[in-house]
Amino acid sequence: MNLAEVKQSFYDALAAVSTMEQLEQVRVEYTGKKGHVTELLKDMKSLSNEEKKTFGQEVNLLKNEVNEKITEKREELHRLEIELENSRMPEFDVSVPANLTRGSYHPITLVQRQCEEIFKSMGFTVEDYSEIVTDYECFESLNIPKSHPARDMQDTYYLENGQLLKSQTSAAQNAIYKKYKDALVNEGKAIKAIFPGRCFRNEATDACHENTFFQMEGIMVDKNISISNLIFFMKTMLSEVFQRDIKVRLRPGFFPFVEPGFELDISCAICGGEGCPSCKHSGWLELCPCGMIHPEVLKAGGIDPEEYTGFAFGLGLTRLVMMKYGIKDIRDLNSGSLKTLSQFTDDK
Ligand code: FA5
Repeated sequence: MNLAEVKQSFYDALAAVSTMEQLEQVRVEYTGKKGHVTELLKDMKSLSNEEKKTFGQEVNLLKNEVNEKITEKREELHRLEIELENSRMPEFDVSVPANLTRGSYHPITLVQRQCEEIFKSMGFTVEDYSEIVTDYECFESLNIPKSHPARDMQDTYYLENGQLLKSQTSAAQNAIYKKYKDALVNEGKAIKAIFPGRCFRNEATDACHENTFFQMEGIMVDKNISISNLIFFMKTMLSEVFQRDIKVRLRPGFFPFVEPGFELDISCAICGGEGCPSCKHSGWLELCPCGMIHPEVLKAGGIDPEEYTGFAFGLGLTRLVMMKYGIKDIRDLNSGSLKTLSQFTDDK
């Protein structure tokens, strides 16, 4: 085949491609070591030096064009695969007429209650805590003094009296330690508590960030508590909530109130890990930072860190709800739209 024929036959072959495997075959057939484009260079032997130069440039241009078209096709096939995957997700339909004959629980309430039942069955108490807290509760007792840069990540809304809307459920930790420390020391009762609650942050909203969202904090303090205990409780909770094995990854994370600290991510259930706006195109969603409670935090709660250790986690409850129900945009959950929210009634 001459250059024009190779080009034409490449475009014909590309048009017939509908899978990644076929695309790979076409790539090898044209740009592989013995591919048609590469073979063209072998015809150069009989040409003059001047002709070789021009022909070589033409072959190179064709090679670039072929590579470019193959990349474009690969991206197109990838997009189609994701669309197909998304079409298999259990969709909720925003146009379904609202069932106004009865009220329904908000999906966050449903999942919060489910988590509460799971942890209660493992011996945890469920604590309630205020939404307005002091700077000491939200930051200082958590080893975040006034000048600490970690505060930048959690700007929130301040009241004129210096109190603030809590930016994290961790704000309740200090009070819970103080509430149960005597039973821990005198009766040997481990502190096992969860405290779900609304959190507030002064930040721009997008598909996975709201200025008002829910977290669920969990702590366990006793003698000889280790990271294995933490991982066990996290895995049990996630497999109960999703009713199937869920892909998770643990990576180092920094929070001044834990040491060591981790980020526990789950594979995005919206795109199946391919990347989408809900997971900022990473395929993973930060769901549950956690770690071993920092000695200074235990001390602030009146617990001797030489004798006791513990773990803490801060589950992103709103994000868990998104993953469980395949809700692509976190803002739908605060929309107050009965059409959207009443579709979860049957899960009550
Ligand atoms: C914290 O808030 C820590 N208090 C968590 C923690 C507790 C760490 C105990 C260690 C020990 P972070 O800022 O990453 O960490 O938030 C925790 C989770 O809340 C996130 O993984 C995410 O799921 C959720 N989250 C955070 N910001 C938002 C937001 N703006 N909108 C929705 N969910 C959010």
